[in-house]
Amino acid sequence: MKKVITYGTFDLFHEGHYRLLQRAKQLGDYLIVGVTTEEYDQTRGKLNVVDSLMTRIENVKKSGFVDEVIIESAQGQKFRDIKKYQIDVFTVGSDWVGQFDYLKEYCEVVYLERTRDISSTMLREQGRHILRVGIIGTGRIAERFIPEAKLVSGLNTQGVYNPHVDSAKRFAERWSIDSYASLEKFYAAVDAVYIASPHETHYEYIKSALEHGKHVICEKPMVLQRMQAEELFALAKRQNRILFEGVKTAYCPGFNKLMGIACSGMIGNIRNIEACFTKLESLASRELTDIKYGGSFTELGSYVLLPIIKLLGCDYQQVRFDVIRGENELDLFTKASFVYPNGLATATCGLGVKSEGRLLISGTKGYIVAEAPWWKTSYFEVHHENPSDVEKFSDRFLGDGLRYELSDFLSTINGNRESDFMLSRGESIALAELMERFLREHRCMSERDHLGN
Ligand code: C2G
Repeated sequence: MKKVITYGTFDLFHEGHYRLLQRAKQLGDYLIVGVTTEEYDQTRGKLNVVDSLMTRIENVKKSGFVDEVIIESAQGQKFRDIKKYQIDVFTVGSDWVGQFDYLKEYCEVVYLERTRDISSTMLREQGRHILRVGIIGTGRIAERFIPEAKLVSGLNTQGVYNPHVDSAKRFAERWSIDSYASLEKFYAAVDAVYIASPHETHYEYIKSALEHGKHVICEKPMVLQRMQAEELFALAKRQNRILFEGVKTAYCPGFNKLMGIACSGMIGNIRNIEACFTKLESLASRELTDIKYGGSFTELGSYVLLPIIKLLGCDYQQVRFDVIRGENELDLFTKASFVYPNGLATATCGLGVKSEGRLLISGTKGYIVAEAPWWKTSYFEVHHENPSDVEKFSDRFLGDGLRYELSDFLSTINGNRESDFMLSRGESIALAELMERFLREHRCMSERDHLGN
């Protein structure tokens, strides 16, 4: 008897799961399915699981293809099960291709083509829905999206659009998703859009996606003008759609814990914030050659401005930008200095200068310090006057961190969010205004210097 095993969460049971189990059974005579426990999903960073373990086991059994169900509760359980149950074939969907090759020394490993189109027929009967997400853009950031989206239950990555059709086709083949020759066809196939195209194209794509009734999560900086941000949020409201700016730090658990403690009064009133993030890039990189929209501030400014805007707000009395420019006038290192009615702040970022990446929040009773990579917050300390009085906090930051913003995006769309967005409309608008001010001043400065006056 040829024994087959596969594993999964099988949350919101849908065609993809059904077809996987159907084909898995055809690989042998006896099919065992390992259904993940809530704890294991927590450990591996699978978010937004809706159904209980019992419901998910029931749905797997109801498919009719399964001879035995076990539970998957720990990392590394797979190879033990393969020996324990004397498995001949391990199988899983092609979105995992390569991830389980290590099992080849124990049994045959088969990756079955994942189901691309999760139409909502089966789900509608169950009153469930899977959010079909399309990606605009095929660059480095878009590459990170799919492995992260796979770990947010309730999302299905439907396809990709890029005006350069060949890029879209290559990306789609690599990730077993669809590609679309036109935006119209793309919008027809999705419920929501993730925009990971160059900064300057964001505004038009957000506008057209919202006008087509799609929810939108857009990479930072969302837009580079205050008025555009206000216009797009107003359009989203009129369309009854969700518009998110994807600054991943804002959505990660550790950063939200840090913000909560900063606001809790534990360090008294906040009087000074220093945020620094530098990442050396080659002078030939897109970030340092795109004369119009490149430079450190458009690339990293959203991160270092975030804690300042969240904790001190948007009503600064003045802001100045001090800039070290490269030969092509782009900012290699930028310091934005703020004066507030009751506080000071500096946001420092650089692509051509390396500095200590740190977030320091100073208060009237103590201070909070988070070392690099604080923008993927997993550890920070609260210090008081007594040097031995230090409180330490940590939280997990898994993978590339996009899963947190996607999970919050999905929860907000499904209407089960209690509080305001983790990055509010007002904060996104303030970020856009600061980008606008910087580009206006910085471009004028460089033109003025260029003209030598
Ligand atoms: N699947 C599919 N098509 C989809 C969605 C999922 O073929 N559109 C497959 C997955 O590749 C997987 C199975 O259905 O083989 C279950 O998917 P999930 O419940 O999302 O489980 P997953 O998180 O992929 O975990 O240890 C668990 C395994 O790593 C699989």
